[in-house]
Amino acid sequence: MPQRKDGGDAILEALRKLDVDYIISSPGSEWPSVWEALARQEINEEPGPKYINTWHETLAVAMAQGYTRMTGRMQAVLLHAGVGVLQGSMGIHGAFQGELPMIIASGETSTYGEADDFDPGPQWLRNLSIVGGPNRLVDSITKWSSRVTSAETLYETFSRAGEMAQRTPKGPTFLNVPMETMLEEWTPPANFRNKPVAPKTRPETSDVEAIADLVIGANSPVILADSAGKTLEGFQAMITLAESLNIPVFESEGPGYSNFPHNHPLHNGYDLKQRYAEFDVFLVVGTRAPWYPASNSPTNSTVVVIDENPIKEFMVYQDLGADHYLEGDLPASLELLAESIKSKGAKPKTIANNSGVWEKYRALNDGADSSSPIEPGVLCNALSENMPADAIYIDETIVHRPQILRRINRDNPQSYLRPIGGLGQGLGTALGVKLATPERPVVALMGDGALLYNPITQALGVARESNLPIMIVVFNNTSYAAMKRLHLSFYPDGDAAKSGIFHGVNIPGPDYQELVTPFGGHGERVEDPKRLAGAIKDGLAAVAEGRVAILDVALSG
Ligand SMILES: Cc1ncc(C[n+]2csc(CCOP(=O)(O)OP(=O)(O)O)c2C)c(N)n1
Ligand SMILES: [Mg+2]
Repeated sequence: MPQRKDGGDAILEALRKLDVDYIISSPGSEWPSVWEALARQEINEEPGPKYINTWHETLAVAMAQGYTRMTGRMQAVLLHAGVGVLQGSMGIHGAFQGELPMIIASGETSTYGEADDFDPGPQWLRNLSIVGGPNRLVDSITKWSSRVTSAETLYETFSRAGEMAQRTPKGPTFLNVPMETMLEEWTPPANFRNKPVAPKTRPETSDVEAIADLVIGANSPVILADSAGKTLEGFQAMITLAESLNIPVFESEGPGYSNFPHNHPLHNGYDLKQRYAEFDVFLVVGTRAPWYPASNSPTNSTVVVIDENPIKEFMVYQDLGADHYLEGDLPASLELLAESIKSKGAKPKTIANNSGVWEKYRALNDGADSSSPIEPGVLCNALSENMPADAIYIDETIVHRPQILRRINRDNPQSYLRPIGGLGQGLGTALGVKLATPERPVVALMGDGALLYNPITQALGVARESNLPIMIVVFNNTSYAAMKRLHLSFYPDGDAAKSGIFHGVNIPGPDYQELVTPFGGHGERVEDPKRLAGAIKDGLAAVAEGRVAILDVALSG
């Protein structure tokens, strides 16, 4: 007799109907019902989500983020009780801020050992449970969080949470489910349907036309972008819009994505702030905080904010300085604006000179090529020259980020990603990106301090188990350089500056290149700048063989 269907089947069926590819989990004792359903899926050779075991909650959430950033497709994350949610909460916060759809669940009990026929284990009575449920822990860092209270409502509650996560503004939704509910018999609905994808929204034609007239009438319009390259379509639409009138493009100082090809003559770099006075109409595309301080928008200008949902409810404070909004699906809005500009017969302006900005960015000080420890700019230039053009960089560095952005050439869409919200997500994001795009080389650029916030052992283990070879480059300045910088900016003549006694700065880290040894990976410490090109090539060769490579690069600062 076939086993009866229960709550585990309801959850798996909901994820299947939502077209989820992976259940990424850091497990706990509440999930046997889902594991049973997964075993049945495999035995019966049914299609459905694959299960990936990570060894740490930060890793589970960050992998789901990385996968979704590349594919746009929502994934599911199963955690354990309140403790697993707390461990994963930094990544959940990152997904919330990154507006990445994700369905997250954890379990609880409703009987605490008092039922005759079910024993969840005494740990739930003694220490695991959270008053009001684990959903309370993520209330302010998810779009929506709730609990499921019956087998009858389990399937549709999961389905709805998944659909909600994919609606604007996209973001993580959370459910906690009592084990008793998962063990209950479940009768599938008579009218099963696949869940349709979330429809896209578009701005009004009259709004598009008005903005097109404004841009055509401007003397010198400019585009500023931060997350326009979140999708392939967004990256392409940026090119279409910029070329429609030869509008110069700048990326924000800390973009989350690659937004425009570096080699395009209209890419003017990252330093718009110094050049505000040159422009009269600012098209602010997918940029949540274009000015700093927020009220410091350019004077004597018109600001047009183009975004799916520009006013971010997860931000505590915001001032976009907008004169006009164009709201709707971002790629569609950019394309509609470009079409309208073209249909009005406007002729592209002559291409403004980008003043050789890239040559200036990539220049090196005399003698830098041969100085040891290695200058960060030399490492960035070496990566630019030796990495394949289709490489994807995951950037979890701090003081080195400006050089990474300016020196490492990136012409392809989806070639740069920056995790948001806290250090420790870089390796998981890189693994999720590799899971989504196994054919492209994936490189995690990690500050030494940032790397140490990551679950390193667990990431290397999952990379081996799930065949996700990535390259990790450690920007090793043996310090939290950012901390020292801020300390000195507050106390330039303080006692620490005078004495050289700094706290919260030094990192006497391990030999990072050795960390990969137990996992059969490839590691090298690089101190001589002349060795950089060879080390990068050897690392890439190891990755091509399916091994993780760690390059620990000794930097001057
Ligand atoms: C989870 C978390 N803890 C602490 C911080 C605070 N923090 C911001 S920058 C930074 C320094 C990171 O060191 P490293 O990666 O070596 O970069 P560097 O300062 O040397 O450029 C720290 C600790 C943070 N952002 N996230
Ligand atoms: Mg450092």
